Amino acid sequence: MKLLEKIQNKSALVGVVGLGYVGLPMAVTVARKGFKVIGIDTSDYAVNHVNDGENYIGDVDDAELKKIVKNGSLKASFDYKLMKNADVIMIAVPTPLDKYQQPNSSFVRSSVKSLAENVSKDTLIILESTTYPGTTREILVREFEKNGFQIGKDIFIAFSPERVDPGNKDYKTSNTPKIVGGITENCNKVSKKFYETILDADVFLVSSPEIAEMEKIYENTFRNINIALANEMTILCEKMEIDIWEVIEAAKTKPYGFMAFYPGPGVGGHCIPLDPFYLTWKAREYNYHTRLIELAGEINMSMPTFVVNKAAKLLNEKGISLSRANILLLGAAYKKDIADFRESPILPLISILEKNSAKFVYNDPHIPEFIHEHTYKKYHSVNLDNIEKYDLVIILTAHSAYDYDDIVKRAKLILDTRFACKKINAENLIRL
Ligand code: SAJ
Repeated sequence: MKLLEKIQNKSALVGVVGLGYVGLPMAVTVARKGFKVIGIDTSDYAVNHVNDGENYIGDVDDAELKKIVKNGSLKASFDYKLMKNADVIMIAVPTPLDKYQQPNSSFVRSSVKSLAENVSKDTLIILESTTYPGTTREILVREFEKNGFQIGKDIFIAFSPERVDPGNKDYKTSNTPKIVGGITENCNKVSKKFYETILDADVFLVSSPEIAEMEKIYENTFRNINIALANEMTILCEKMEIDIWEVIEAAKTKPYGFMAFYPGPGVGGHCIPLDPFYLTWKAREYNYHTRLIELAGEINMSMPTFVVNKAAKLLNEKGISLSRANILLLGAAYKKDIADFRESPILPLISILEKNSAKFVYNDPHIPEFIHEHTYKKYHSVNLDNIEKYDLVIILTAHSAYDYDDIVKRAKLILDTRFACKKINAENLIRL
């Protein structure tokens, strides 16, 4: 098959549709391996930044992006017509949920439609966006067949879930094992060949795209449910006056059959809190109610309220009501050492504080300012020079950049929701 040769000798032209936290690292990984890559995006910001060699994704190395753009290995465009000459195309567009927690596949549908109208025969199309089982067959197969392609003969289609863990220093796009599920044997063959060529990791074939779609959601639902268990244990331990963090450290001594998850002020990011609801939504089609998944979501979504109630109790003990308190929130990012605040716990927490007329400001060394994605209010990060003046400091994200010894020394009262202060013991330091 000519396509296999082109992959083998790296003369294949690779398209990456969607230049976000999945697509851009993938485009750089493919270019690093010697392929020419064309990135397609609808956003001026993404296309112009890539073509100027200006990096905007934390997991991409600034200098490397500059280099591959300068040497012509990677360029970005809005124009799907350029996909006519592409031999392999990876789709990494957003698959968000709408406000009814229903999957919004509009980005997948529009990109697939544009591709099916522009690509040539003998092209491999891989969907990488996390989505409900059935998406590849229902959207990609249907659209390409509608445009006269024969799957497995003159167009090859597969699903391969992205496994990007933002901020993870050990596991990157290039060295994380990859799952691939093609529509036909030929689709499997050419997909496996491609990933083995661009990645330094094992590539595992599964028997269908549905298996690959489902395993990805299972990975993330597993995390979501275990985080919810840690959060429920925290709520119970607070009532029983048992230190949950010590309980988890003790449980971790078991070398098998236990995996540590930690409580927090909520579950952020645009994967873990959302992906399980693809299953909930699809399960309805089969008249099944995914009770455990939904309950886990409820518990995780209750954590911002739990944190504010705990803060109110601590302030009351000092004779200060929440409505008159002056609060400093440390960390707007949804997890440590990254600059992403999408679905961050700080967002619902701010809404609850505002409902209680509490005065608050935030600091985040990675996020100088942000706009609340629901209220569109803008917030600016303050410095920590006069941390003493706040009635309460709430640590929401355990950024490594913070000097926790100094914070505990200077702040009047601290509520640490992330075990960020670890072994520090002090009268003014309270843990979740
Ligand atoms: N969290 C807790 N307690 C925990 C673990 C996480 O409260 O024990 C919180 C985090 O603070 C964060 C949220 O959950 O707010 C999600 O954290 P995460 O690291 O699980 O999620 P993401 O979205 O940054 O990255 C995950 C990947 N994470 C890991 O595998 C460790 C992986 O599941 C996926 O590759 C990725 O989502 C994705 O794109 O699906």
